[in-house]
Amino acid sequence: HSIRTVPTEAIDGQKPGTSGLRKKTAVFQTHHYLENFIQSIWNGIGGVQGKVLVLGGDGRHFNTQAAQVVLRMAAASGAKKVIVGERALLSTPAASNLIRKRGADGGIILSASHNPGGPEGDFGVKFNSANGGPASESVTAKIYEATRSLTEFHILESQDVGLTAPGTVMLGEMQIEIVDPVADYAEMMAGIFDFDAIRAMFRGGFRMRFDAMHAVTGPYAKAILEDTLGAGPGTVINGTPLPDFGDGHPDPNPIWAKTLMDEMMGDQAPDFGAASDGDGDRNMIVGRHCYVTPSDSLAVLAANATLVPAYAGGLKGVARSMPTSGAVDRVAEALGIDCYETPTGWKFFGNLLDAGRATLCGEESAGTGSDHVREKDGLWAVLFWLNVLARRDLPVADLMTEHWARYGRNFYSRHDYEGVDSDAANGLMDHVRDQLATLPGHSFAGMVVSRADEFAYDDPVDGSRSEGQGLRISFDGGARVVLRLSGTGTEGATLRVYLEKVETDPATFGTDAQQALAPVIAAAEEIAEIATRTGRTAPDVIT
Ligand code: VG1
Ligand code: CO
Repeated sequence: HSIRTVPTEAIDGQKPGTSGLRKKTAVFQTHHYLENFIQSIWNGIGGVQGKVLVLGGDGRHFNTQAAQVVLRMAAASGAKKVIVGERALLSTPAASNLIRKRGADGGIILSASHNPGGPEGDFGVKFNSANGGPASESVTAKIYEATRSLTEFHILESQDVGLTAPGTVMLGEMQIEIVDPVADYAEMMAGIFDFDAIRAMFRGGFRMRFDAMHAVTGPYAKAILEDTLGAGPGTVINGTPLPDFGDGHPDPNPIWAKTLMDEMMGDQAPDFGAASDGDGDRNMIVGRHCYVTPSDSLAVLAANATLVPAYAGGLKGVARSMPTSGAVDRVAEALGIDCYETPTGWKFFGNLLDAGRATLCGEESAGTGSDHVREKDGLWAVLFWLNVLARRDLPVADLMTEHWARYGRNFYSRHDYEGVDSDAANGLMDHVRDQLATLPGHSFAGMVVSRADEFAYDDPVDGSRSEGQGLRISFDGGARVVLRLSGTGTEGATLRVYLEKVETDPATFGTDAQQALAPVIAAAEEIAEIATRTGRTAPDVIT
């Protein structure tokens, strides 16, 4: 094998967003685009000479071709070994686990997560560090710097490596170990949860549906839920990973997982429903006739954590992203543990988990996780719920009612405006930013603003500061509006409006969320002029 050094030119816009670099698949397939970015990762982390890496992806279109390029480029730059999932598949949490378990120096995950795939869809590349978590802000900045000054990349000349069966092969001087993508992950889950209790619950007639959305979790869910825990055959639907996710949008929320939602709200609804996203790090939880918001899910898991063997000793602390509702805060208060508020994106939880300050973390976008890995973990959250339900022996709806009765209910919704003209979106954010100092004391839709600012995060572990992390406006009585622009989209701008209102009167708990939030929605419109500035009269997606 000979190593080719290929002259190239820096490509604009290779700046990783909330979670890696995401672009249209066709963009990733243009001349040198992928190669430039991979070389920039190597350069940004100080090279891969002698290093061990993990590699896998969510199976979307271009996954296998891209994996071959990464392998050839790792070999060309002197990597010692790459541990790769069979067929280049690994869910994001499974990759995180492998990096940690094998003491690897880092890993590459080929995924655009919840974004649609296929030739017309999106592709993405994430780099995770030796702790198994997404590259920190400083590492990401170095990688971006490297993309801007790149002049050449190195790649081995070779045929494609066969990745269809476990085993070990050499690529030049580099070893490639092909592993079953599910085995280590399944073993870890068995070590965390009370599998006997869950098994007994299924034996007792408990029925569930898991929608893998034709994305990466299908094989994981089948192996764990059906084969190991005895959930009935057919529990897992859309369980075969497809390059275009069966033309679907692998984002587990009531809009994109509508088939599952319809079943869960119908007469024949099973006891429990769940779904995961493209790369397996998100989760949607829905009981019979009862949708659980991700913010509530985090709070319920925190409140019931000691029912899970791995957390029986209690939680060290909890953390949530800033736009996530404050439901978990009150659980933390009751438990007497710390609650951290971080910017959006899992990379901000890494230090807290590494330092042993937080055990559970979560985001309103259907991400929940713990210190078992350094990523959010979809199937883990589902198993956590099953473990809690097995021990509590209550329908999901009753568990929620009980939870709200004790802690109050944070009505919550996110309104997304997608593909908005970038100038209009930035103009809207500037317009709100300009008002922040003067908003307090003013009243909107009958609510008085108590506080308004732009969120900045000071990491308590490494002292780093991250600014510009979202505009937040709080009202007397605990209502809140947060506005930020998405960092994962690939077309125009996506405006996210996060809406929250706290109620403690049980008589209100049955209210529809949009109805309960009506004044908050009206206040957001009044302050941000969303309709006139975006030209939209309604959000594209309401979750
Ligand atoms: C979104 C979510 C954020 C999540 C990120 C990656 O980011 O809001 O909470 O961490 O996606 O999730 P943004 O910048 O578009 O709001 V995943 O499962 O797509 O890697
Ligand atoms: Co994801």
